[in-house]
Amino acid sequence: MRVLVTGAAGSIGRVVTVGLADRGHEIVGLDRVPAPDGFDGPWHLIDCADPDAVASVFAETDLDAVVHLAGHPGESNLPDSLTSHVVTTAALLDAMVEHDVTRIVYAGSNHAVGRTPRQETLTEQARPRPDTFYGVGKVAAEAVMSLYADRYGIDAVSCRIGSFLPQPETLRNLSTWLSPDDCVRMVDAALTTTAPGFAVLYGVSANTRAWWDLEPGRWLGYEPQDDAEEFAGTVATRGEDESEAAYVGGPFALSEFYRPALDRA
Ligand code: 15L
Repeated sequence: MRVLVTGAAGSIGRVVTVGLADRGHEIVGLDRVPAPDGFDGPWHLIDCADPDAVASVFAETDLDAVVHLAGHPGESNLPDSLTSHVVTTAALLDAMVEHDVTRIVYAGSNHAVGRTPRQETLTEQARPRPDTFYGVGKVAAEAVMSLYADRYGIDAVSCRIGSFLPQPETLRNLSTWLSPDDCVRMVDAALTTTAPGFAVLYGVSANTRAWWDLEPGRWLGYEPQDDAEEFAGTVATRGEDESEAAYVGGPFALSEFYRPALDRA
C-alpha cells in the first residue's frame, strides 16, 4: 500500500516508517520538520492542521491509506490540544473523502480512558474517560473518525497506545509497554485488516501484567509478541509507583496535571 505517515519524524514515526517499508509498503512522509537521515522516500514538510496544505499532498500523490501519528504527545491547553489532535485528524479525513482514500490508522492514547480507576481489565467498550486535555483531544479525534466512518464509509482504527519505549522504565510500564516491533505489527494489522469500520484497539505488547484487553486488537489481526516482563528485573521501584497505579493514565491522572482549559492574558 502507498501510505501517508504523519509525524513521520517523531519517535513512533521513525520506527513505523522503517517497519512498514520492510513489510512492503511504500511510505510518503509528512512532518513539520525535515526527514530524518536515512529516509529516502517522498517527504512533505507541512503542518497537518493546515487543511490546504493537506489537500495539496493528496492532490499530488495517489494514496491508499493514512497513518496519523502527528500530534503533541503531552498535556497543553484545550485549544492547542484540539488543534493538535482533532483539527489535524479532520483535515486528513476531509482530504481522504475528497480523494477516495478509505483507511486511516490513528495514534490514539490510553489517556482517552486514563481517568478510569484501575480495577479490572479495560475493554474497548470502556466509556471515554480522559485524564487530561490531551486525552480530551484523543477522545474527540476518535469521535470525528467515527462520524466519518458512519457518513462516508471510512475505515478508521484508533490504536490507544500505552507507553511506546525501547524498553519499560517504570512499574507502570510493565503493564503499559508497547515495544517498537509490536508497534509496527499493530499498525500493519490496522492498515490491512478487512473492513474494520470504526474500531478501537489497545496498543500494548503482550505484557504479563497488562490492564488492557488484547482481544479487540486480535480481532483486527494484531498479535503482539513482546512482553515487558522480560525487563522486570531492570525496573527500579519508585515512590510514585503507588499513586501512578490508581488510574489507567498513571501520572496524567494526578493533580500535578490539573490546569485551566484556557490560558488567560
Ligand atoms: C501517551 O499517550 C503519551 O503521549 C506519552 O507521553 C506517555 O504518557 C504515554 O501515553 C503513557 O501513558 O505512558
